Amino acid sequence: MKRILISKTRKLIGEKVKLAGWVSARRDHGKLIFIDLRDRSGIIQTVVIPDKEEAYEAAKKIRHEYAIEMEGSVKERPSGAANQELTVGNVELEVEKIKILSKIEEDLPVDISEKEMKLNLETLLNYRSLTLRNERINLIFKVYSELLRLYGEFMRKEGFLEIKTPKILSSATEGGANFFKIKYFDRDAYLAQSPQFYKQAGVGIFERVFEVGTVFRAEPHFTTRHVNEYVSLDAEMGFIDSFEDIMNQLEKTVSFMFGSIKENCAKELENYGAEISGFKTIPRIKLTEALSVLENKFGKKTEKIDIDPEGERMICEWAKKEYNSDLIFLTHYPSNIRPFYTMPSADPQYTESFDLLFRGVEIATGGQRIHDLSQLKENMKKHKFNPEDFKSYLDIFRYGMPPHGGWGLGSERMLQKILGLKSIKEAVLFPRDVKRLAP
Ligand code: AMO
Repeated sequence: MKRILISKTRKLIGEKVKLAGWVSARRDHGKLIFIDLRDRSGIIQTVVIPDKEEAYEAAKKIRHEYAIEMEGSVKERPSGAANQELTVGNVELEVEKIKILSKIEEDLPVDISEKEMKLNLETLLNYRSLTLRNERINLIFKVYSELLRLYGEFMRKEGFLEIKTPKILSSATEGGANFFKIKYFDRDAYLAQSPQFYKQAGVGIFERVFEVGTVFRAEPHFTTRHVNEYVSLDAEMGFIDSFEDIMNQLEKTVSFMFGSIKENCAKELENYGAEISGFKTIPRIKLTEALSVLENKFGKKTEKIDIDPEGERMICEWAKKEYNSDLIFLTHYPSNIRPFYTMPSADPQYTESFDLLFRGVEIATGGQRIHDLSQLKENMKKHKFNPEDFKSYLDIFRYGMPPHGGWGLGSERMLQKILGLKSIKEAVLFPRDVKRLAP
């Protein structure tokens, strides 16, 4: 007999089937043994009765998380028993045969059968290969898979070509000190902090490109929104009139993703008590205006023209009240806190750049880039970089580079904030932070 998925049993009442999966729970009720079997499609309750001697003897030995195979007939379940949220519900399996495929090596260090595991983050991450099996945690990554798919789908529809760029680089891309230096044979190299240089090269070739790729940040901060390796949803587009074009494109993209997640992941969102509202436009205000709001409405003064995490939380709170929006664009960041490739505004103290904030956290950064070679070299010098060290990057601008710009969108931050997870680390399968390099 060929194995079928648990979700298919619903329509097979009275039929004999073979199922395979993991043991979510085993309950002994008098002479009966109930085993909840879980596969990728759902969970089904199974019953083993003493009459089926061989199966019964096997069932007695079975423990949580064994991988097993079962054969039996599908029965309708008494009504009222069908309401367990994540189970197939209206059917159960009367077991005739059991085959143990793989046992557990030792007692389970954590109980993953509870619906809502009350583990601290450390434990949750230490036993990751096990805790990820928990039904509710599983859902996070189903939403993530959909989020990644939707990004690709929409970008392609909008004429962006998907590219993959190198992650081992000869120079750091984003300035600052948060890069990892590695040994590359007899030279030094850097792990990519972003696909910045190569996606710009992509514009010179294909006009519009996007990338879903892993990037690395030697961020020493141990926070709820930083990891040291994350997946960036990047885009870069040519022949723009201004950086407004980029915000418009990002706005359309996020609007499409939110709308589709709302529809396609209703069950998952409900489980997390998460709601996302559809929108057409996202309010846009200058960073300096945001700082005035902070001062006037929240009594928060800042010395430099910059916004800290607390300010980002406050401005999102304000955007919710003022515009009923979970998202807000802050624009025109000062040039001294933006990378050298950022296009200066008419007033060169500022730049044609933005951050997109969502529910209190920055989820994307973007802007227009300098596309004129000599202007770029000058700006590098202003930022204390030597153009000689960026020769191959500068080559991009030698042969007809159009006005362009793009964004980097942190996929895990987006997922974290959609589901309302406390830490970004819950939104990463196997997160890397200052203290964690395994599992
Ligand atoms: P930036 O450095 O702001 O911009 O990064 C873009 C987005 O990436 C996410 N992000 C992170 N997520 C998790 N952990 C981190 N340590 C981390 N650091 C950043 C955030 C952030 O908004 N090249 C530019 C983008 C561009 O202009 O196209 C860049 O990398 O969501």
